[in-house]
Amino acid sequence: MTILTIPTQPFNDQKPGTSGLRKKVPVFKQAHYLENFVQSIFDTIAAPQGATLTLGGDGRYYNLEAIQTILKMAAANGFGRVLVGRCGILSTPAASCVIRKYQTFGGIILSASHNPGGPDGDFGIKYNTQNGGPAPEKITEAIFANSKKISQYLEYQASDIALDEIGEFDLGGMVVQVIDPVTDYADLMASLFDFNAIRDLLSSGFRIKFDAMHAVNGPYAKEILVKRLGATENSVMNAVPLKDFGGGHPDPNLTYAHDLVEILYGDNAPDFGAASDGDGDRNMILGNHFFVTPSDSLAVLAANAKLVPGYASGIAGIARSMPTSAAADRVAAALGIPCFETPTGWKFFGNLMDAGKVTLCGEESFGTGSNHVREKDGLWAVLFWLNILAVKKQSVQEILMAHWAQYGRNVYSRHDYEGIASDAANGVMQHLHENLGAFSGQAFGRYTVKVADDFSYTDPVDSSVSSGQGVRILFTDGSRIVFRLSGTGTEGATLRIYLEAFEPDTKQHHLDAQVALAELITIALQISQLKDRTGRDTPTVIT
Ligand code: G16
Repeated sequence: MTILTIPTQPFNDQKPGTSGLRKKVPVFKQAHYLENFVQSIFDTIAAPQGATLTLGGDGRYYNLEAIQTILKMAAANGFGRVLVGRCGILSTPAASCVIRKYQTFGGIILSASHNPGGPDGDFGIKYNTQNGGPAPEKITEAIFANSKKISQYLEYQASDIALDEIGEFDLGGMVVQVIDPVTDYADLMASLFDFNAIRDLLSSGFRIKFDAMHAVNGPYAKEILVKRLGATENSVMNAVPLKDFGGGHPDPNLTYAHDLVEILYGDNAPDFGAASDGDGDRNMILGNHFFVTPSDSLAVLAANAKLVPGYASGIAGIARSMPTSAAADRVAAALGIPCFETPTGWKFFGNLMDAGKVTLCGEESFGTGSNHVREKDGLWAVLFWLNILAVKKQSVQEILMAHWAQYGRNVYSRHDYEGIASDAANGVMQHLHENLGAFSGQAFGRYTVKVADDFSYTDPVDSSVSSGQGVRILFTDGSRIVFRLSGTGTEGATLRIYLEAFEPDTKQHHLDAQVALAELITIALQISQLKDRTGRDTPTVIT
């Protein structure tokens, strides 16, 4: 076989963000750009000769071209086998499932998640380790270090492999095994949830609408919800994956999943609505005229986990990212199990799950999951909710109202300021940092600052420290405001403001979060000087 050793120059911008390297497609299309990063992964992980790799992506623009390149590079770098989803497709949770089920050395996942796609849209690549989860920071840092000194990469010279048929193909002595992208994942879901109970619910007149947002989960939803669980064909909308997501923004929130939101808030609305994102790992849960915040969703799943076969024996613990509300903490306290607060990014949950310390994890950024894989999992969350609904025979809203009555309500909202100039966004964060000391003890309206700090996390398993994870203004009554810059954007900066207040009084639980949080919102704008520094005073997205 002919292995080409291709000389290259480092790029200086290949530092992975919250979840892998994300850039615009034209950036990835530059000569050697993708190859440099892939070779840096291979150099860093130093897989043994003949190792097996999992490979797939969310089908967005540039997915297939990248897969062909990575296959040729894997062959040249000594891999013995690559499991690749048919047509290069694997949702992120399905990729994690495949890595774990077939115990592959690791996996490469191609996705920019919820970011838009297309020729000028976003693309992304990340490496997942043997446990099926995103590589921890020490590996992503090593990949970045390698990318800054890379001088050559290896590529096997061959024509492209046909990836549209299941089967095994030879690529210079390496086996390319094209697998069905859906079956292993669907079987895993069937092993966790009571499919009979959900089937009965769906045949009883309970109506659902799942929005696949023209992204990767369309075929997964068709197989599981329609074929295996008997939902009507029209229960799944936007089910055909498109390379550019039909021009949409495949982010399942109230702004970007507006078609679904209109249906669930319209006349004759279904009983349950849900959406997932570009690569299928995020989820949004809706009831008839009702939105469930991701933080509340995690708390409800935890409180009701024993109703679901896969979790019937109880959960070991819960983990949530720092900006996620403390609703889950209250459930953990009631269950007598630990609750961990980690930095933003699913990679921080891996150690806790591997060590058996937690079973359920969740993030305010529409991510929920468990130790069944090592990624957050959109359809899993949908099935978990359907299983609970099938057992409790209450509406989504009734379940939430009862939950808040029992635990109190952590009223929560996130305000995103997208696409602001990086300098201005950094200026806001710097201003906050400089004033952390001064905020302590200060009163703002009815709120008094108890602690103001920059969140730092020491991993309880490997003692690694991650600092600079977001500015926290914690008030004496338990309310808080958190400021953080997004680590997943590709254009300018996105500033996120997370707002939370605890409301024990059931008479106030019906209030709209924006109304209940109005004073905190004003304080957040005041102390950050956001308007003066960015020229903005209205968020792009409110969730
Ligand atoms: C990624 C990570 C999530 C994280 C989110 C936050 O989500 O996988 O664990 O919560 O980013 O994003 P940001 O840094 O923009 O706030 P995804 O769905 O983009 O992979």
